[in-house]
Amino acid sequence: MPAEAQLRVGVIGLGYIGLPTAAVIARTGARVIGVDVSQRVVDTINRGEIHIEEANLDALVHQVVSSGHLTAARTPEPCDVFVIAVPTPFHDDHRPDISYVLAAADAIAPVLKRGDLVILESTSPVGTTEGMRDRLAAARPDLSFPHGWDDAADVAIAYCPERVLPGKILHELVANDRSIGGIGRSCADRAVAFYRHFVEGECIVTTARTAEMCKLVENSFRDVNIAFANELSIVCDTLKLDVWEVIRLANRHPRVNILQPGPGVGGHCIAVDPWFIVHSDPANARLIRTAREVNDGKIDYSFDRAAALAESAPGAKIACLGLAFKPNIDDLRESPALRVAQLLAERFGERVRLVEPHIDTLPRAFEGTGAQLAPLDAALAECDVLVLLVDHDAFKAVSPAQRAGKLVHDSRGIWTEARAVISTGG
Ligand code: SAJ
Repeated sequence: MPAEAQLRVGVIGLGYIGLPTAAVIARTGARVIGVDVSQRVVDTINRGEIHIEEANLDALVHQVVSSGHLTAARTPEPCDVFVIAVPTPFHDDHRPDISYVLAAADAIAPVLKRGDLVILESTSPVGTTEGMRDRLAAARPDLSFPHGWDDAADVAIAYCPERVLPGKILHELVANDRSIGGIGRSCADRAVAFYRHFVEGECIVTTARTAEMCKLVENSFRDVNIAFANELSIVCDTLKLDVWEVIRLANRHPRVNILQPGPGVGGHCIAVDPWFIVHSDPANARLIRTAREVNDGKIDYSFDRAAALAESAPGAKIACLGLAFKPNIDDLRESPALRVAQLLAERFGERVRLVEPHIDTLPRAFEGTGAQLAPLDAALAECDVLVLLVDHDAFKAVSPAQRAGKLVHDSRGIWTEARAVISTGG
């Protein structure tokens, strides 16, 4: 690999992971060529601007574009390292769709050369990295590719999943440990040397297939645990118990740590990745599938509860507080809050006010429903039914006086009044 200052890195896919990754690598002094199929994205980045929301990313992209370390293009150029960070969605029947990974392989194949390292970062079903290798090998019969752990080859291939939390991406890209999965040992070693340029966390070497599974397992673990909390919340409703108080008390046990219920699970990771495991072994992945179904079912349950409240107050205006998939971000992808609000807008139309402090235009899903985007204060003044869907800080600040006399469905438990805590501690 050339000296650090001359390292050329191609990042394929400039979305929520690819763009921050490209910017962080560029900050180390490497020459980064970011590649995206969208001309709009390429033009935005080349102006030193960003097309996504992520804390502090705008300043960093501006800095590395201005210094000439990051440029964006529609097609790849020759590089030493390629990092593929394209989407891996699923089809309607939950089958994984790895077509973007294969398209990325097709795009880099013509510019690959001996000594290059190709890293897949996209969340992928087990075996996808080998599939990518086969695609590259078919396009470039003049180069050798690794097949076994002890293979040396012209091109090194590795799978290194990101595990960053939206909203904290720039910090976690650097601080988190990484699983570095090589098809061969030398591939993993090459990938570790690469990540060492910008990762301060530990880099742990394994096989590509194990690293693929680890990524899916991490998000499935969280999904299953959130499903436990969501199921508990429904059972507690049946028993007329406050689920948040139950969880708070149960979590006093030294080995219990129950997560928080909500109106469902959103985002582009946790609601998607478990399906990749289910698809690999449908007969045995029963708990993982059920967790997905419990979490998706919570959307309809939350809608039914909110709708019942709205129906008990004919004509009253209804404030849906929050559309994002989690607190304090603007990301609406796979958002359960958005879905509940959409169902309410379809049922109650002009009665509905949508409050989302992190966006300024409503998504198309609400077109023609009559529901309107409203500032928080106006919605609180106007609406007698409050449906709390996202635990944004702005909503936590709503006082009991502002909620007094209103019908409230609080799907996140931020407004439940804690009972007095009796301390017996010394
Ligand atoms: N949620 C709950 N209750 C909880 C925690 C979360 O209902 O107690 C909901 C959130 O409201 C949201 C969804 O789960 O709708 C997902 O949010 P999240 O904060 O748990 O996770 P993401 O999707 O933002 O990011 C996850 C992270 N994975 C894990 O924590 C195991 C992140 O580290 C991964 O990098 C990311 O997925 C990814 O890209 O795969």
